[in-house]
Amino acid sequence: MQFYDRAKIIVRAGRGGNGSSHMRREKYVPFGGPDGGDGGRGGSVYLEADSGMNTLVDYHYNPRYKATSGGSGGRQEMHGAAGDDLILKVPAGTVARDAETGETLADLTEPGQRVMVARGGRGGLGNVHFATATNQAPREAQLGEPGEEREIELELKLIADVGLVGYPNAGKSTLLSVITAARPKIAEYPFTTLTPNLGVAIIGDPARGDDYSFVVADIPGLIEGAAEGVGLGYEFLRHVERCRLLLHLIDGISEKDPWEEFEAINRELEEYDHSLAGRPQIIVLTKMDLAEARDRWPALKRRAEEEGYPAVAISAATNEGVQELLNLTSQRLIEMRRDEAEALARQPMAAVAATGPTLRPQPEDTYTIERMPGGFRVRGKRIERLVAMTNPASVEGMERMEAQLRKLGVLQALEDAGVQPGDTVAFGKVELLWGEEMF
Ligand SMILES: Nc1nc2c(ncn2[C@@H]2O[C@H](COP(=O)(O)OP(=O)(O)OP(=O)(O)O)[C@@H](O)[C@H]2O)c(=O)[nH]1
Ligand SMILES: [Mg+2]
Repeated sequence: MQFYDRAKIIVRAGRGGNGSSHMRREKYVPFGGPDGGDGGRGGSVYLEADSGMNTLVDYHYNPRYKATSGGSGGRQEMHGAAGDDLILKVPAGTVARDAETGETLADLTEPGQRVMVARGGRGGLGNVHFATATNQAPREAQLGEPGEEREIELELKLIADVGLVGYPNAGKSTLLSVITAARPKIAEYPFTTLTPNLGVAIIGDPARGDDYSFVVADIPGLIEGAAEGVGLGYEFLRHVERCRLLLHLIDGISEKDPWEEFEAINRELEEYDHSLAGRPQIIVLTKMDLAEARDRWPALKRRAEEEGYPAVAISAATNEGVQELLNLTSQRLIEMRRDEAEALARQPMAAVAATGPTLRPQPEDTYTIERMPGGFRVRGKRIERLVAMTNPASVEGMERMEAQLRKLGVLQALEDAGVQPGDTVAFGKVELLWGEEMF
């Protein structure tokens, strides 16, 4: 079975154009000053949620994407052209993570939402910027900054307010077909549903304007061991992560103890993702048109009340309890939305109070130094950028870089860490040799 709801891609932003090192030449001006312009910035790569897409299948087959580089600067202070941005369309509900660090880069829930995932390199400065009182004819120009490159894991999650979970045959697909226009396959054998089905439940009357709707996901049946891949495995369990409220269906006519079934499924959810254990749930006993179900209901209802879960008994065949379930579900959703909105409204105030007015260093400025075979590695966004943009063939450029590294405390920190002449010091992809002449 193949789900096209995951893909791994490599994106590369465009390199910034090099700055120009050009000297003005005019007929009657004996000493032309520098007039080399700046390089253009490289194109960035964005992800954009698009309502017309529903799978990641295209990315499965084409995993590499690259934005164009910026143009070089020219004479007479001409700027290089900016590289074109690259916009990759993905379905709404796509989450993008950095494959190396696992950091979430984008969580695109609404169509039109756009997030940058690889920043284009800055253009290098032309030599026109480097003239000083003592050096009127600098040859130094910066190189363009390399564009960011990343490996990205894309994952498409269904976005549903309500998830139907439970053992195979509990009646999940049947309930979906009764409360929404969806027509999923229904059968008397387990594992009928192989991929999640979605439907929209509407209660009230749109004509009167008192309607309320929510999206329901019918999830394939779960069994013990699902979190480790037993049964249909856990491929679709991640769809449950997005559901704000779970309707936990318990088969009215199964031979097992209903409460044990309920707890077994909850253990699988918790094992898969700890936060799922606390997801609000409504217990739903199904098939109340049958005598076995009716016999089991009083004990289950009592137990649910003791444990603090709302519980409803339904029959999809006679519609008994279905309206009650829909009312309870929409009520809970409305309460949850209100609680979330209130929590959100409180947040910024609390954050201001906690951080106070103190200025903190920009995270870009921070760096770390670690030992590696043959020398040291310095990691830090701004510092790596500074080094990448310095042309190692330019003495002036290297001096400027050195001065900035000294100002940022990096040279001292390297010395404190025990750097010796002849050691390699790596900054991103650039490796420099630590020597008397250089630093
Ligand atoms: N009598 C009766 N039978 C029902 C009711 N709801 C579901 N069923 C039957 O129970 C069986 C399983 O129903 P499904 O809706 O396919 O169950 P499911 O939970 O989606 O099962 P999986 O997709 O395998 O996980 C089918 O034969 C349904 O007709 C009900 O309210 N009353
Ligand atoms: Mg089903």
